[in-house]
Amino acid sequence: MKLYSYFRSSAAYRVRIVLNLKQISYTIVPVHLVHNGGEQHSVEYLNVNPQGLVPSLDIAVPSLDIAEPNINAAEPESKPQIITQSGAIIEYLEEAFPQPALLPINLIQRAYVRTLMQIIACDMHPLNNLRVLRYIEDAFDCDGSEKMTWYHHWLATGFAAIEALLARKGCSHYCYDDQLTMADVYLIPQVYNALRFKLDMKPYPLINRIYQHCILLPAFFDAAPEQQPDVDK
Ligand SMILES: N[C@@H](CCC(=O)N[C@@H](CS)C(=O)NCC(=O)O)C(=O)O
Repeated sequence: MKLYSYFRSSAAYRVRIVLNLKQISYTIVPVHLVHNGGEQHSVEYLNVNPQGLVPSLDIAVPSLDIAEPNINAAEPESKPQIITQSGAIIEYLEEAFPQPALLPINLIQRAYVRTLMQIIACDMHPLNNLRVLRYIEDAFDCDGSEKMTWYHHWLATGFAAIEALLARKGCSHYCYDDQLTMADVYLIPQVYNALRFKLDMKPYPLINRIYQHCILLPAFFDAAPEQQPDVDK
């Protein structure tokens, strides 16, 4: 598999964690979101993902073209098969590679894990994405500190809700019970970003405990921005 990724992208970080947890081998295709005017806007990359966002996963399935079989090929040819949107990629990986399971068995508990994921994926991350920050900067002529106020506001709002849900249900070193789930996969990259942009994390002790535990696990450690081949030196 090929993962189109940027070392600092938290959406790509989620997918890297899942690939590592499921021990799926993959190569990184770096897409630098800043250099060259943003490589996500290049024609080549827009052919991969017309949204111009990372991550994209090429699962390169063997060709099933029966009409024109390549009789000389020792192995079936692989055709690019691109999946975009980290949520769709992660759900695909969960269904195609069920072990280790990243959702609880119980349906209500699955919904709980998805609630935590979606607070991050729908109500936090999109408001603080690079293109959104650039847009508010240009359209409303706001300066760096106003942009940071916006950034911190949406992170704090989301983390407060997650902390309250974790406190209400109870949690250990993971968001759900003692099982590592997709909720942890989404939470850790979002906390990483918050720390990078110096959000005060003291109000969220349960989130901090989960973060400190998970970042030391090999699948999370290896997925971290600093460990990526495209990290800015
Ligand atoms: N909902 C998308 C979000 C993807 C996304 O926003 N990726 C960011 C990096 S974390 C990006 O590519 N930004 C490029 C830009 O804003 O121009 C997903 O989960 O895959």
